Amino acid sequence: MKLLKPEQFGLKREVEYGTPKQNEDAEKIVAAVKATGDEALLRYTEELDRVKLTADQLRVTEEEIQAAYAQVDQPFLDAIREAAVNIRRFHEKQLRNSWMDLSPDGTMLGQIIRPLKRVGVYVPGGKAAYPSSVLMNVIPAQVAGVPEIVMVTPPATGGKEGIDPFILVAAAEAGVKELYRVGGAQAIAALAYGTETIAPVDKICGPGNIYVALAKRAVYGVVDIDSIAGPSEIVVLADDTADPAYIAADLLSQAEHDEMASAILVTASEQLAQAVIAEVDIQLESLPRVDIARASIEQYGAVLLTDSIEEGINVVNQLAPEHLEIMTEDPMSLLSFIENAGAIFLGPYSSEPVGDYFAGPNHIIPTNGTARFSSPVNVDDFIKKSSMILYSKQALLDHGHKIMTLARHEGLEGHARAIEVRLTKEGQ
Ligand code: HSO
Ligand code: ZN
Repeated sequence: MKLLKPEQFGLKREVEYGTPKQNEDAEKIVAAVKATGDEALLRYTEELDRVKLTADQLRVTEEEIQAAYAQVDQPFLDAIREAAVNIRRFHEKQLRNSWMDLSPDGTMLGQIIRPLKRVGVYVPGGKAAYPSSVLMNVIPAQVAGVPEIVMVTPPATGGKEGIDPFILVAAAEAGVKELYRVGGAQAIAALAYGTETIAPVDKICGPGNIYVALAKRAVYGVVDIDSIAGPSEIVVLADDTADPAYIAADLLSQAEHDEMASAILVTASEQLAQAVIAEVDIQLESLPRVDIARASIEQYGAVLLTDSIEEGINVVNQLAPEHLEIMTEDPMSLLSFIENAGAIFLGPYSSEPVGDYFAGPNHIIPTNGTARFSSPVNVDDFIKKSSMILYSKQALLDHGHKIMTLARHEGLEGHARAIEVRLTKEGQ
């Protein structure tokens, strides 16, 4: 791990937008599914996932879900159930109410909150197939009141046996009732445009490979999509009261996600910096995912040595990390100075995996500096607002001429007359 002054450090990670060929392929698949529905969906599933299905095999059956329960162990089931309770409770705090204001002149103005009707959650196969992420996508949608939540996942994530049973159980525990064994760009197209078997949705969320990301981008506008999450990030801000073994372990917990994950310590203590660098080396060796974690630490890991804790806070705000841990003597006292961070973990016992799995806040959090302007996945991502306007006769008589002035200024006589016809009728 490199020891640097903050000014020597520039975190640059290429955001992947796909090659022109990948874009072309994703668009071709999307267009085919849009044009021929199930036919193209099944054809690409056979061609790309090497699984031959008929349309009536697309939907995961109740029996399969029951069979999945028989394959997962009780400690997993207990833990995921308790995590789901915590996640639900946290997100329920985010619910907002519709409101309506009544003025003395009889005008009523308001905002009506409604859930989206139908949401599709993509669950990838491969190294990022996390049951915990199923909960983090589905539960906020449910809390928002989305009545139809549908999940899609590639047909053979669990090998020849089909879908990973832990993913199926997580989906069932979160309350998903409609699941399909389709993945890739073809699954995104099916969710966006609908097929004979899969009804179209209003929003698609969940991570996926580059083709999934490109397909989501291609269907954006037809449906809403979530933002595209980049590799995991952790920044630890610490002073010499912190335990180097804890810091090293937490840095590695995110480094093991991805070769492009970034794990950074910011400290004004050179002694702590050296101790953490040594600890990372020791702990790295025995980590099963040592290759991924080492690549991440070597390329994107760093210890940034600042002159003061104030400078450290500045650096943190510039990095705008996905996850920030504060391990200082009095972490609470620093909280109000943190302007940009997706999730803030305070003190020695709030290790990042506490948030990844269990505490309740969402683990889908803005990356790559986007915490400057965006937020973790939350209930608002699954609602929409309608404005409500009820003008009384008195209000229109009082203010109609101002509306006509603005309309005529914009050269929109038709707008002015829509008001005028009413004022004239009322003798004005
Ligand atoms: N830390 C990841 C989420 C996750 N961790 C899922 C474990 N499983 C988000 O950056
Ligand atoms: Zn994680």
